[in-house]
Amino acid sequence: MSISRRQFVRTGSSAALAGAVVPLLSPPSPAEAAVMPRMKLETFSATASNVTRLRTAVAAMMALPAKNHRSWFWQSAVHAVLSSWVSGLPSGTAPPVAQQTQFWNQCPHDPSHGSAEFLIWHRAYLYYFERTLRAVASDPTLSLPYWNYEDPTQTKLPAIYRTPTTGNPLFITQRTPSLNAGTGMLSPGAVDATAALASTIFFGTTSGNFGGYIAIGTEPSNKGLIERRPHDTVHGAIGSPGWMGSVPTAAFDPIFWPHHAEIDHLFTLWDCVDKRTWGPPSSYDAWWDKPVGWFMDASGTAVNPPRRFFAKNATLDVHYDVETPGCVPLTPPPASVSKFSILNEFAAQRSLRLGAVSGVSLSADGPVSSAVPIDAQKLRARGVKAFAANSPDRLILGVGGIEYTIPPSVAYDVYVTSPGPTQAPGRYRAGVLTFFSHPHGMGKGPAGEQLFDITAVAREQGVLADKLEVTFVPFDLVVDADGKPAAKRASDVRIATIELREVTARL
Ligand SMILES: [Cu+2]
Repeated sequence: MSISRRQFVRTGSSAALAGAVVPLLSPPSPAEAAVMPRMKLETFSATASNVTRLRTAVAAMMALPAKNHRSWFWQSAVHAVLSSWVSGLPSGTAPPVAQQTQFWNQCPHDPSHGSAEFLIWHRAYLYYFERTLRAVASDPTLSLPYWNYEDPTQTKLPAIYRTPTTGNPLFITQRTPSLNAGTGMLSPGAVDATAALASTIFFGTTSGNFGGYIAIGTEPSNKGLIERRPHDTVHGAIGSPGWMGSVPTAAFDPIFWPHHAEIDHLFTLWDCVDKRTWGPPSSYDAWWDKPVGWFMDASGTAVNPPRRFFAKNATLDVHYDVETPGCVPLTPPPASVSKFSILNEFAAQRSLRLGAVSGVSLSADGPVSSAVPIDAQKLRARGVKAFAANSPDRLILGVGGIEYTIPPSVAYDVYVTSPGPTQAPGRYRAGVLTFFSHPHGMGKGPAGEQLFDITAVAREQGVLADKLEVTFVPFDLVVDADGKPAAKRASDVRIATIELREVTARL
């Protein structure tokens, strides 16, 4: 290991707040064997001993009681856990409540707080989990495989996770049946990362960014492109129904780990894309210096390093089998004395409600459209220049109060159509509506709102007409070899409110 425990503990919150640059690396000792790179699942599985090592390590974690921080239960609960599962633990096997509060239910999928944390937090989570896996199995060079479902030949649930169905710790029954049977596969729509990888901006205050939002004032933060798809869509595909489809059960399914290793792998690929940047705004120093959240390292020490520690895999001695030649990952902006000021400035934003429609029911079988009326007076008062290029004004579509009782077998492409006063109606693709964080808000409030930045509509049309038509077009998450739905089509998604807002972020 290239990071000594003592150095690591020192990177806790006090160092983060002081903005100190803590040396995190010491050269690896020649006596230590190199850890294997994270390999494509197909490559990893081709060597039988790799599969045996992974199964042995997972089984060893599963054999430990929940109160042991190295146990499968404890580690999965760091992401999230159902309270009924905790109260159902055999007596004497749960960790102290204070420890549960400090370490469990930490994943930042809940849109009520900054979801730019998504990639960095999950990278940290993988890091500590992988080191725990090694420690439990006394297998210090073992690494997690990644499921490269971006490859059209790799969209079936990997065989080592579904067979044999007895005595295999990587298999669980709580998955979409056709995936476990090997007859279904992730749909092209579920695994599509092209939109995410085409975005050259990591952070956003609106949308269309790779990594996610940082909350602006009273506006909820929201998901980046990579989180919506393929992250959410793959969760939904494996869990319709099943543990992967819902935040509080997802990390208990062993397939969670190669899925998240792939998300982290895609993050490394994005970090080789030409002209990618963190901003705008140009500096998120404050964000990088805040603690990533509490984890227990493999040795049982509580750690809480700053987010910037996880900005580059090389710092963590994490490597993938194929790395882009000549790629130099981005470095977070340096720690600054003016930290936190940028976040405070977001509070100066303004939000104007232009119109809303309530009570929309979606279908798994075909498109559903809904017209959002627009308050023409409010809009006129703002003038036609409101959404001009370089204006800080954004037109935001908020889809809120999402509920369902059955895990949807589909996600939705969201389109908006605005009949401009002088032009033919323009149809604009707003993004993908996914459901992984809903409806369980993990006790952190109501099911959050998903935001879509549709400023381009206003720009293209000059001004908006008196209504905006929003259309939700379903696509299947799991298909068979012929491209037909391989899960029973199901969606009883209800949307409480679709709201149109003009938001001005003063950066
Ligand atoms: Cu996830």
